[in-house]
Amino acid sequence: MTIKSHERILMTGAAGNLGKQMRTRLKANCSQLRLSDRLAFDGDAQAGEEIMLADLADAQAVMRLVEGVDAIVHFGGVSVEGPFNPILNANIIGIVNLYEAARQHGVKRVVFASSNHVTGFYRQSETIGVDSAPRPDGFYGLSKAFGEDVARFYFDRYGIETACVRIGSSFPEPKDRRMLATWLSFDDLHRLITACLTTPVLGWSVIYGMSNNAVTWWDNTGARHIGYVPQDSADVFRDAVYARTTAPDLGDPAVQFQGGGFVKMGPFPG
Ligand code: 15L
Repeated sequence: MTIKSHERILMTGAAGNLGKQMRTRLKANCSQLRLSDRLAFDGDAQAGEEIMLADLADAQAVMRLVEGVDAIVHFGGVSVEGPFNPILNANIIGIVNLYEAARQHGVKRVVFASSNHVTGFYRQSETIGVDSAPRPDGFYGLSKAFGEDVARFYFDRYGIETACVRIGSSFPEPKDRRMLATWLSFDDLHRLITACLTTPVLGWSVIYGMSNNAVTWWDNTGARHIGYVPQDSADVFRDAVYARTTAPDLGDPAVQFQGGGFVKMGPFPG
């Protein structure tokens, strides 16, 4: 059973792929869910919802957005590798705007959708922990590493607690062999967010967002205090994924490194 731990939760990036999935689920966590994105939503606010559009790069708009909420689930921003300027605006300027608004409005807890691409340049033959040094695999991964540092600063200085959730691959099912390791079901993502919102003491924490997959490169032992227990597993899709994909080329960087195809995207000249 999901615990209704907050009065009003803000979810940014609510019109995106994961935002749409979490929209219905997160209503169980609060009395009022404030949904935000940069662009218009399909359809109106439903019962228990309110919609506020805001560009994360606009500090004043973000300040208005955060007023009156008691927790933030931050999915907003650019969610794939690409040219630097959009990432700079949405992910780098945007996260500073968000935490500054959280500080000024007294918000005490944030769940930050970080990414496995913060550590994408570790090899698929390595297992890393939540305290392994970042090795970002592009501008996107760099921006998420920066976001994690901003969150840490706002915890150390102002006591705002954050879970930096390094999401693996959250899709209806694993699309390829890499995702047999990185897959996170939508229901497990909701379980993870709920754990981050409800654990008594969160502090500043990093946790990898993955389901209970047999093959894994990430060890969440250092995040046991969050109390996340995944219920789903990529393993039920294993045979089907092997049947429709060819054997990996071990010379391909996308196969060598945990970040997969992201490690060889670009360059994106400014
Ligand atoms: C991410 O961070 C992306 O947002 C998502 O689209 C996937 O590509 C995922 O990483 C992944 O690594 O599979």
